[in-house]
Amino acid sequence: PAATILGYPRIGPGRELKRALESYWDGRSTLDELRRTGAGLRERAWRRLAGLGLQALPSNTFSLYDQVLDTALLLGAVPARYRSTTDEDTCFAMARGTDGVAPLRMTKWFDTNYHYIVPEIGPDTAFGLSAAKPVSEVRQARDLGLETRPVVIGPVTFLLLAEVTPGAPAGFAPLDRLADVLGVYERLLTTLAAEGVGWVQLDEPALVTDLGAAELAAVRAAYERLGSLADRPSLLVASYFGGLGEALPVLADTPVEAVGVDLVHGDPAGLGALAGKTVVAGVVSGRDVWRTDRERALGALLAVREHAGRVVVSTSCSLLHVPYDLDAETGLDPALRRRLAFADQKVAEVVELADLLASASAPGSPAVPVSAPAPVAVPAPASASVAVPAPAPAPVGERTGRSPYPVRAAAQAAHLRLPPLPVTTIGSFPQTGELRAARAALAAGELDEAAYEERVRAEIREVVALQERLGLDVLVHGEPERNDMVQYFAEHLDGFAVTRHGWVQSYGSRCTRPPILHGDVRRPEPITVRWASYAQSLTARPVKGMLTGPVTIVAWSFVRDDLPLRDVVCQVADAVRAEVRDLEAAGLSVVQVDEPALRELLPLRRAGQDAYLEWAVAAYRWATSGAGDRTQIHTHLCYSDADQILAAVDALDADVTSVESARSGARLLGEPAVKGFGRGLGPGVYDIHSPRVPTADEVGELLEAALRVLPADRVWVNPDCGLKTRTYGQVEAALTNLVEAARRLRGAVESRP
Ligand code: THG
Ligand code: ZN
Repeated sequence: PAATILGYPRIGPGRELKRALESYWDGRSTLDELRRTGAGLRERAWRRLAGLGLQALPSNTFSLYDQVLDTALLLGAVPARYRSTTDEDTCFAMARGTDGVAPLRMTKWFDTNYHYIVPEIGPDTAFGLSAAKPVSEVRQARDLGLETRPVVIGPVTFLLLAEVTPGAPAGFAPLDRLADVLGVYERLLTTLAAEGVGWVQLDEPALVTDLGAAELAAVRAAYERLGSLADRPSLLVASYFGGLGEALPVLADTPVEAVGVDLVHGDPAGLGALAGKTVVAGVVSGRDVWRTDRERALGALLAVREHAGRVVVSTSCSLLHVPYDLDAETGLDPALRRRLAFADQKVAEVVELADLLASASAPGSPAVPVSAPAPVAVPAPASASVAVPAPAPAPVGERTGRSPYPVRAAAQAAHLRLPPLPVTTIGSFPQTGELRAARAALAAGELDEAAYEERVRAEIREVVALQERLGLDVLVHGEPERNDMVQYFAEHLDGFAVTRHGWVQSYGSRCTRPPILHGDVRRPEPITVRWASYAQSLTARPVKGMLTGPVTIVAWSFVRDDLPLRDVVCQVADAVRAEVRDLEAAGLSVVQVDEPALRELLPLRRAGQDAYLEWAVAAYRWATSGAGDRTQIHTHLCYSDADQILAAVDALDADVTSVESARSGARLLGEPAVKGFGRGLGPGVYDIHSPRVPTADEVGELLEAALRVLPADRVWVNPDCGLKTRTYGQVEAALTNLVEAARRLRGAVESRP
């Protein structure tokens, strides 16, 4: 077969899997029902792909939670504390924890907005094969008359993504267990061969990152050994999210039959090394929503055919990262629609390109009939000069316009008159079902604009009153008007389109609808000012305006590919800057601009990272530096890797930064970067990801630890993330304890010399 895809979405076109999972977790349905939903979604996916003309179908790309977690289960890398009676319950225990047992850590999947569960590997991890899942998927498809290619995370990527079991001897690395893991992969391949499986796909996205000698040696060892196995299926090693670089010649030297290369985000240099192999050429992007430029793709395919033994047309990565079907999206502007392709449209493109390639003249012959069968060229989006008369000023190198931090800090202290250890929150308060229902009613036309507005205002009144009663120092309006911190802004900015059904899995049962940034971004009018200023009108205490930063808005959207990313981020930064200034003009003296995705767009290879950080930081500073010295700029970073980027965070020049650290507070506060942090810092002292309410004593201990490394006038007291997913009961109890802990320490702090 000449066409395939590396993977397909699994949450269900109507988020059937999400609902089935949450219903099972809540005890509202049985495991059998959940299994039936999974089987139904797999059947639908295979029939759909076959119906679109795809011949080489992947299997085992379905997952109840995450494919890395599935691989840990497949290899027996299951810490004893999670073992349960069924594979599914073991899987959920690892992903979500159980009573008294914290889950495994979750983190970003390379530079995407998907999150995987981090396997834990130690010297004693007892590897062993549990092949039931891939085997049963092969059989299920076969019962439908379809042969499939099981997909599994490859050994090198699996071990490179794993974390060391706590307590392992110093110097141990998961890669030390390569030989043991390879034994299990060998048994897997033997088992699948016995099932009559012809091909297996081993995903190795880690091969597109900078690899050292030890990692390259691991690649060589792994595929020499698996390739030399007798009686095995043919092997496709799939790389994606960039070019293979130095791993390419290594892989080319091993006896694997096929190599998957990303020709959208990587360049075709060096593919000559793959002469004897099948190249699975990823020319259709698996992670954006744009139609493929047929001429360019065919050109790349013909170039690859010059070198490779055989060419298979494919996607650049799994289609997990895009919505299912553009046909479900009936509300989009037709001009935009013509530029778009979701998963099913991309499958059709892959099939079409394979046909074009087959009918293109044989290798070596000069004539290339590209234009004849190629479909209508996709119109280029409006250029900057059309939509925005004055192009966005490039923020890079721009002076910030604000005084140095010490000058601002003094101005803010005089203006805000806050007590030491001020208590605040990250922005969102619990989103009640009632509020979500009101938003749905508004969208359905069952609730008018005025009634909805009053619903939101009533919520703001309650949230402000609650914070006053609990004794917080810097209040928030609670964000009752927002569905999502990116989608909400996209809905109010020109240049974006939002979808109704374009759900993409973020982790487990959680999804987002990434907005489509298709044109020049402009803010037609203020977005958050009326909510924030209404909240400020209700209280004498300072209210903090809440915005999402330019990098995060772009990182969590599908972005036009006809402008450098940097320029797109600059346009968004301009819009955020205008909003900051309007909030300030409306009387808000504190504004928080969150940039939780700052790290997400960091190039995977070291080479591009410094340049990226420079412009990303500059964009943030441009967005925030329109404010005067008296206005206090806050920012917030999610995820426990904050310690790794604290230096970059310092460069953001925000007056106060809150970071997620409640789960690993001691670790964060032990970081040298914290001691040298030259701004206000609010280490999260309440882990909002857990239903547990911390006591005032626990909070006090974390604060005392902070006071040992930071000057007292720079320490803030706050939860470690937004409160959206908690209940009001939990939030009230926890914030009471935060205020209590802060008050106990204030006396000591004030009497210090
Ligand atoms: N928004 C967006 N992306 C994100 C986050 C976000 N990525 C990283 C981080 N936060 C973690 N991801 C999520 C994604 C979705 C949800 C929670 C954390 C979530 N989604 C609702 C669901 O699936 O039921 C739907 C929300 C909606 O109605 O839009 O809870 O905050 N863009
Ligand atoms: Zn957060």
